Amino acid sequence: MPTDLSGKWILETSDKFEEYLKKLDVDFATRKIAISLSQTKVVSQDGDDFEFKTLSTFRNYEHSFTVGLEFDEFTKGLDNRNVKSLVKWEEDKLVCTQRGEKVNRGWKHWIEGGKLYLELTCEDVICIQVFKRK
Ligand code: YOG
Repeated sequence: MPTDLSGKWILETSDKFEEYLKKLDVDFATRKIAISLSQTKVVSQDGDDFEFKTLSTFRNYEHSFTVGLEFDEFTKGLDNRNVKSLVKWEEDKLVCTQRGEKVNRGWKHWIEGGKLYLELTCEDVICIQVFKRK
């Protein structure tokens, strides 16, 4: 049985999020808002089909994908870039590579101790967010 990430999760801790935003060239004012936000992650998982929603009072970001199928992603309302994204399972981690202007860009999700972990990477910066069940 693959890991089940589905559910509603609320952001508990965020490490190096602002550094990650800087790497994405997010401006100062937007960064200050972004780092102060409460984020809710809503994950729906049906086999290899996923829907991710990242919700906040400022902006929302949502998209769907299938594991193993590359898709075009536009990071609308985030850094507004076009990337080619591919999500795979690596053991119990759901791993996304986002090929585009920024090197070494992507994210990883996994569950540990009942919490949802998210590692966001851009170039040499790794941001780690931990979510608890809502
Ligand atoms: O999620 O790729 O879970 O889609 C946002 C980081 C911040 C405003 C969270 C709004 C991007 C602007 C990760 C916050 C930061 C900041 C709520 C989104 C860029 C600009 C939307 C993400 C994946 C993995 C699934």
